[in-house]
Amino acid sequence: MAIKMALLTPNDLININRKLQEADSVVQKVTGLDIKGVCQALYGTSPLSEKVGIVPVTSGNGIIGNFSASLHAITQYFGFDSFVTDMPDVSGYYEAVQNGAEIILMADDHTFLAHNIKNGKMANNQPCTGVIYAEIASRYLKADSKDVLVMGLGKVGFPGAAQLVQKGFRVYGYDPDARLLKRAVSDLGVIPLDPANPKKFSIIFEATPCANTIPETVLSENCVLSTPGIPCAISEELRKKYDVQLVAEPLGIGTASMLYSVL
Ligand code: 2YC
Ligand code: MG
Repeated sequence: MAIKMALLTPNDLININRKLQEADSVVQKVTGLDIKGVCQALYGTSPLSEKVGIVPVTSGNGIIGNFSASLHAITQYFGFDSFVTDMPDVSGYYEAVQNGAEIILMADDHTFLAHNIKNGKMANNQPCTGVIYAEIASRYLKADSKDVLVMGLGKVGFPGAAQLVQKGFRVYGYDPDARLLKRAVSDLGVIPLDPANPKKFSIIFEATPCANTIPETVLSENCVLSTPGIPCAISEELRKKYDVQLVAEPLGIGTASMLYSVL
C-alpha cells in the first residue's frame, strides 16, 4: 500500500517569499547559519547564478496553481537566474534547454527533481528535504544532548534519520507503519520510541503528512522542531506553551537542498 505523496495546494504556496524569509530567520536563530549557509556546509557548494529552467508538468493531478511561480521566487531567493517555460511537459523541457537552462526543475505527482544537464547530477525532493531538515535540527546551538527524535521514517524521514546517525546522534524514532520502523531499527540502529516510558527531547525532526503527530510528553522547553510536514506536526497552542523553535516551510528549504546538491 504505497503512501501517497501529500500534494501541495495553491493555498500552501501563498506568500512563499514571506514564509521563506520567516523560516530563514528561525534557521539563523536555531543554527547560527541561514539556509544558504546550512546548504553550503552540507554540500560544500555555492551557486554562481546558474540558469534554472522551471518546467510545469500537466500529468496526473495536473498543474498546481502557484507551484512553478513559487519555484521561480525560491530560485531567485537563493541567487539563481531562473525562468518558467511557457510550454509544459516535453515541449517545456525542450524550451528550457533551448533557452540555455543548466538545471531543470520539474515535478509530477510522484517525483520532484532537479537535473543539472551540465554535470549530470540529479536530485530528488524527498531525500533532499529529509537531509536538510535533519541537518538544521542537528545544528541546534542550545541542544542539551546528542539525543534526537525522528517522527516519520518514510521517504523523507528515513534519509533524515540516516543523516543524524551518520553525524553521531543517538536517534530515537517512531512510525505508525511497523515495517518502516523495523527497517530504521535494523538498517540505521534507530532506537524505537517507547510510548510507555516517554522521554523529553531538545531536538525533534518530523516528516509525516499528518497533523499533530508530536505528543506533549516528548517536548522540552525551547526545543527545536524541524519539519517539512504539511499539515503541521504541532498545534499553535503546544508550540507557544513550550516556546518551540519551529522550522516549517512548504517548498523552499527542500528545493534549496536539491539545487545545492547538484552544483
Ligand atoms: O504544477 C506542476 O507542475 C505539478 N505537476 C507539480 C506537482 C507537484 C507534486 N508534488 C508535491 O506537491 C509536493 C512536493 C513538491 C513535495 C511534496 N509534495
Ligand atoms: Mg520545505
